[in-house]
Amino acid sequence: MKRYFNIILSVILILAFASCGKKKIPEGTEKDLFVIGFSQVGSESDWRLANTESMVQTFKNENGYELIVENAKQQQDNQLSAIRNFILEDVDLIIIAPTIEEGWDTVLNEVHDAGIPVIIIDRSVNVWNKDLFLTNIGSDFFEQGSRAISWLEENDDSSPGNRLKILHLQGTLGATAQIQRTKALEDAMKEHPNWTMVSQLYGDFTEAKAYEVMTEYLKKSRDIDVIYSENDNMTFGAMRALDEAGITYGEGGQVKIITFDATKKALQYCLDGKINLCVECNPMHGPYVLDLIEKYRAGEAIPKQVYVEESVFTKDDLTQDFINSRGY
Ligand code: GYE
Repeated sequence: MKRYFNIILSVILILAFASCGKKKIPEGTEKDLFVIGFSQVGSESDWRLANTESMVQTFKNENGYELIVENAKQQQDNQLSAIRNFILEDVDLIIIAPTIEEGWDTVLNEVHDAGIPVIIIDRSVNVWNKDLFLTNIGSDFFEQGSRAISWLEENDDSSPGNRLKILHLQGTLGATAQIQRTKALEDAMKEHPNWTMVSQLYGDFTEAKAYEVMTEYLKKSRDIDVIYSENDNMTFGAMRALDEAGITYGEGGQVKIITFDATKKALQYCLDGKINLCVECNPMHGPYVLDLIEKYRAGEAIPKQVYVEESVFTKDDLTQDFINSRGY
């Protein structure tokens, strides 16, 4: 009796393990799912949530994909362990949205040795061997910064002999979005002797951090003409701090606000005259990544760098209908 019991138990265990395999067969098809491990930066901003959603909506089971999303909570170490787990799980492809640019050589070599292809999205990685990833899809962050600078050049209304006082809110240090947006501003500072940087504050791309640093800053000084904020959520935090300090901003206000991302909420503030310029950063990467993966799987060549389409918005470019129809 015990022998029969053991045999039945073994069969149950084998069936249980077999059903835990990574490749589930979608109902009604005989085809295996293509399994993708996606190491996402975190959920620090509205942009990030829209980016994750775009990936989830694109890589669905009914399209032949299984997407495993790992949220790194803005910690590179979390990404490294998620990626090593993806290797153990033997996924078909790994997508990484890297927190920062440095520190990827070792883990990407491990992925390479395991024979798993890698796609980098959003920000970039700085590795010696560029063959460690297939392609990098994201924004041209320096171009975004340059667009902001062009607008500021055209809207610099500081009177002759007076300086234009710029406060810079920075995102996660070492992230491509921070490095390049900062570079565009710092380069421009050198070319405009009448522009002065009153402070660079670290906001880590989050509303809470930006609110905190701005509140502290405004206790010491209120003399600001422009806020150059490297993402919408930091902008929202800064706006709250300005409100509490009784400082006006936006159209006709003391402080001009430039923000990056152009998510729905920021566009609404722009239409309402509270934000002067929204520099768009397109988070809808899903369709771009899908296209490249399909090409790769079909054995076609794919470009090493792909930039998504984006533009800039002032109040004059916006209508309520346009904002309502936006996906993010
Ligand atoms: O601007 C910010 C997010 O890397 C483009 O990260 C992304 C940036 C985006 O947290 O909102």
